[in-house]
Amino acid sequence: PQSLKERLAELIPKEKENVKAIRAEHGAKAFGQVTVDQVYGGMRGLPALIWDGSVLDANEGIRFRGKTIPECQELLPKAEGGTEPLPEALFWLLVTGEVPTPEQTQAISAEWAARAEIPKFVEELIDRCPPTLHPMSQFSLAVTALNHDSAFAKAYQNGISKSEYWGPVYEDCMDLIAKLPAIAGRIYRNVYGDGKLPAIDPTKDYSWNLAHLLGFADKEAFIELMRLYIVIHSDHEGGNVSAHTGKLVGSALSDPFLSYAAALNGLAGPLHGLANQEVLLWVMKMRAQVGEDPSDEDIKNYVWATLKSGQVIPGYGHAVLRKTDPRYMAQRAFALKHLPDDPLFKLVGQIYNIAPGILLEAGKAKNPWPNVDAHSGVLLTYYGLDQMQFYTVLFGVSRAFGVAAQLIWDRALGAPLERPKSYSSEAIKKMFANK
Ligand code: NMX
Ligand code: MLT
Repeated sequence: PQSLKERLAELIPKEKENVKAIRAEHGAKAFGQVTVDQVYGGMRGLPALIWDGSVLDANEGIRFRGKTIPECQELLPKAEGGTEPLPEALFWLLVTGEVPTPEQTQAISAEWAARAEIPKFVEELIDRCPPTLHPMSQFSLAVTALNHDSAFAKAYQNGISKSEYWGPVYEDCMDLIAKLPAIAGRIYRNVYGDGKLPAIDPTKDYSWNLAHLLGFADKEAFIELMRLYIVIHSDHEGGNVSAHTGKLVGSALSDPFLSYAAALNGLAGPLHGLANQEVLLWVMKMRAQVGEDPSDEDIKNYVWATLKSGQVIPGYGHAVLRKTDPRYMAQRAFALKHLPDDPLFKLVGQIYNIAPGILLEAGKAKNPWPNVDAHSGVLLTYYGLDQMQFYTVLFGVSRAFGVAAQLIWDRALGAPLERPKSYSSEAIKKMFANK
């Protein structure tokens, strides 16, 4: 069967024609008005980016190349004996818009395993980090350092023509994704274990190897969780902080390692990816205060106390979504299948029944429903991965899939440097004086 790179080489000329035709027909058309409130308000709803891997609907949630999460679970190839989709297949889908064959999926597993090793100096860099340095900072540092061997940075220095950019960017993106488990595993073992790592098994899939490096490959359900986890966290259209950052930095022709390290620094913020850490911290603090088996009233009081102290309810709300996140529902379905009687899962479910009503009553949040981060920690904790400061690293392994797919297309289609216009408040006052 054809390789992903060969398939891409066929698709790129067609997509260039497609974009040319779209621009010829619709290029001068307007989406609508831009309001001053949007400029002050974090650009909510402002159409500003092309992102082909996925599109987010406020009520339905994410679709990867037009496919919902349940559709991906049904259609994408799985591991032998597994029921969750393989992230390798999702990557093929994100890049090409097509569902790969099991053979094409397996070829990506083998290719990533072959590319998985990280340079010795990056290992040493991670080993020298104090265990008190947040795992996300260590992660970003290591990914930045991978730029030492960037094929794109080297090709650029050697004067590569613009029409050829996508080739070395593709190579860097494959290396990036392939090397993330070795980085994540090393950080985990250094901070929480004895620093010793097993070798990658080239016959196994990406999630198996990730679980193995973390020390959980003896639990089949944990490997399945990793497959589902990576798929659902991979992409969330282009405007979220990590995806947008990766695209923005890539537009300066910074290589994929530099671009993705920047994305990781955005993911490390508590309103974005770090929320998965914050959720578990918050739930644990709640449990310490109200006990193992709290009443609904106890939970209500705790949620109100959080709000009244000026903090957010982590894992709830969303900049775009206006319903329960289907990624939350996918994780809930996983929990109902694998850990229905787990007390922490029950507590998370109880919070789900109570928190939205309170957020509605408080009247500020536009979306009172849970997002992806409200559920991931309880699943990881169940299998023994209870070091919550590490959680966002797993989100970071996953988000590379969506960012990498777009970086390849941006360079293939010759996407320009991003450079929107900014205004000062004084300029806005002058612009609209007497209007
Ligand atoms: N708890 C308390 N207040 C909230 C919450 C929440 N969960 N969500 C929104 N609000 C507040 C928000 O802070 C804002 O207050 P103010 O007017 O004082 O600035 C007001 O409601 C309106 O905000 P929205 O327009 O509803 O939300 P926005 O689009 O600005 O922000 C989030 C979206 C996700 C940043 C926000 O909902 C939030 O802070 N949630 C908690 C953190 C979280 O779960 N983040 C993870 C998102 C998913 N991810 O992985 O990235
Ligand atoms: C994400 O997955 O990136 C988050 O849900 C945040 C977002 O979409 O803005």
